[in-house]
Amino acid sequence: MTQLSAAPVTHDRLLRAAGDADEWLSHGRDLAETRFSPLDQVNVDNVAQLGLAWSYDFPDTRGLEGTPLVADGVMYVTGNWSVVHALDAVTGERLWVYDPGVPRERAATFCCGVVNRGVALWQDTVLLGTLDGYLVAIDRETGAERWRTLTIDPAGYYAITGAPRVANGVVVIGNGGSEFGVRGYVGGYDADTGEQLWRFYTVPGNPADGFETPQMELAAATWTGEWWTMGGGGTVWDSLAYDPELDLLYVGVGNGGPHNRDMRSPGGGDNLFLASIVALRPATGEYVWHYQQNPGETWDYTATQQMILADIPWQGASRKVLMQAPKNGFYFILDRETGELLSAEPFVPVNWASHYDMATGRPVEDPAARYEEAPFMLRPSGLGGHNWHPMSYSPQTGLVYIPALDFAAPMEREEEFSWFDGHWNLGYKAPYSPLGKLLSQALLRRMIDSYLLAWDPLQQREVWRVPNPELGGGGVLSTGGGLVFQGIADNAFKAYHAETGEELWSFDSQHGIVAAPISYRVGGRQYVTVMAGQGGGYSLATGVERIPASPKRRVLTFSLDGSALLPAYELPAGREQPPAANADADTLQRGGEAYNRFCLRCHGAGAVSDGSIPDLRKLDNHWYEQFDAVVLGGSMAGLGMPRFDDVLTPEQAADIKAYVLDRAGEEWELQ
Ligand code: PQQ
Repeated sequence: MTQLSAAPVTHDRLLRAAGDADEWLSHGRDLAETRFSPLDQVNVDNVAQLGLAWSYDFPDTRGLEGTPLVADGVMYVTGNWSVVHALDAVTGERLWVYDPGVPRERAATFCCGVVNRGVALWQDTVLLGTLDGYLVAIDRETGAERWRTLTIDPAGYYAITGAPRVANGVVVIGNGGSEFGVRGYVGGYDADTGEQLWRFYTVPGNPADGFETPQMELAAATWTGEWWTMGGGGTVWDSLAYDPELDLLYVGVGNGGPHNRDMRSPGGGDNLFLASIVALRPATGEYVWHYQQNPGETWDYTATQQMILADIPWQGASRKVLMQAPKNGFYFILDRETGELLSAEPFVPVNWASHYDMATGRPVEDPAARYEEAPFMLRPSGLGGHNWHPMSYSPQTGLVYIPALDFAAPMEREEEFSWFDGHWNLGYKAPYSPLGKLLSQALLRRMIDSYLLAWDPLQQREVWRVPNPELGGGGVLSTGGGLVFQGIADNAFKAYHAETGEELWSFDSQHGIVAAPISYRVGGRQYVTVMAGQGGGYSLATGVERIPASPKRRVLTFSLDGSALLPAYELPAGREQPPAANADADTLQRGGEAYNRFCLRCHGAGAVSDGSIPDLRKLDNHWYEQFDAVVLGGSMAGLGMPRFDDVLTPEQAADIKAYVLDRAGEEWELQ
């Protein structure tokens, strides 16, 4: 074991992180969240010799979204169910595993898979947000729990998937769950004890209960109806950034809940602070400024995408800016001292607005995009022109590398909106398609354009792009070696020339990648690490059929002349013929629509799994016999498939079964 003596991760050490090339101490590597590693041992001239140094197998099979941290020769990674693994960064040897014990039966109330995006380091502890809402401090040396604080109301349907950040001794964490009936907020906690120091709500509660802050009173004037009965959304589920010099904490706020504004705020209104970036004082949670990207948000657009803090020349002077490429497709540059909008230009094709009015800071929308009178083909879709997959800013090239997605999806208002507490509440229909697999897969592939985009933020223009096959690219790393690393859905990890986009290296990762790579150096040797594990809400939402992959989810670590090999894997043998569906078109449509409402977000659009969850079209036949026991009776609750008899009647379950069997029969015939 090569563990070096662990030095405390202090405020000063985090301040110095940008210049300390060896380590990856916090989520975005430096406090500016650039995800740029200055290391250049691996570079454009020798990256072809990059090889696998070691790999580490996870026991579970769900999506891996985490950014590993590396300090003092130890790597801290998160797997499924918020489990933390500490590994020797040189050999991959496991040092300890910490399982916070998230109740598996709660899986149905986690919107987007049992994923986690990473931990924070503070002094001699690892700080973790768990799916069931705890903030936990773990001893870095032993993996023993030091303290835990419940950050959510356990009766609410909150879940933490994001990574905490530490701002001068205050650990900050938000949560997700906007479609399930929650009221968003972000909290600050004492990083040494876990004691809650402050909470900043992002949407107002019931005015009759009084307002927690003057900002909530201000925000309430922008809402109508009885939004608080549905929570309102505005969850802070991923992006946070801290500027120690300005002493500001930036918070990325999510979409409305339900998504369709008409259902939660029927008289209209901007609905502050949905889809906004809010600047707070990290010690107290005191409000400083906000900028709302989507007033009256109604499309699942979020400002929760990564925020990069940079000092760039702007109209002749150096300006402290915050940059974000959120779901709505515009690349935003804000003055991060004042929140002033400096620029908003589309980085992917956009049709819901023509541009931003720079005088008011508001988008100039196409009124039809609000799908109030008729359905609208929204571009980018609610999956976003860019989702949570981290981008990277290289100060060497001045470019930002964005995992971009050009995908339009139909928005059709749900006339008879029904609210189900703790379930997926959108207010529009997830489209049911009676098309067969071959046609729908062919259409999907034509409709989705996913690419790695090199974007010049000063000129607000594209410099190069590399198309990715089907749905998408994972997170991005840029390095001092002039390289950009990205994993893709088609089982490959790649390195590109940062200036031209030329592909210089590719590795068969045996499994799709959504997570972001990191780089670090121990004993004078540079390593590059990424986790391979397709999954998460984004990956399941389109229903694109994946190419075959290894069932193993892994940490993969590379170095020059690394010569480790991944073991060969076998694909599952052929299956028995599934029972016939014997259902008419109406039953299939009812089943498909109920599936879309209750099953899609975990089992995949069109019942097509991305491999992170059993593919319902390919089950052993005894599971079809057990359908009611599983779906209504909860016989698999312990493994994360909860019971649905609170929302589904036996007749609806039978319709869903018919729909699934229909898809299974088609799959069997096509195999
Ligand atoms: N999570 C993913 C993923 O892990 O792939 C993708 C998304 C989330 C989204 O596109 C979301 O809109 C989203 N929204 C919330 C929310 O509104 O609370 C939470 C999450 C999450 O926690 O992962 C996602």
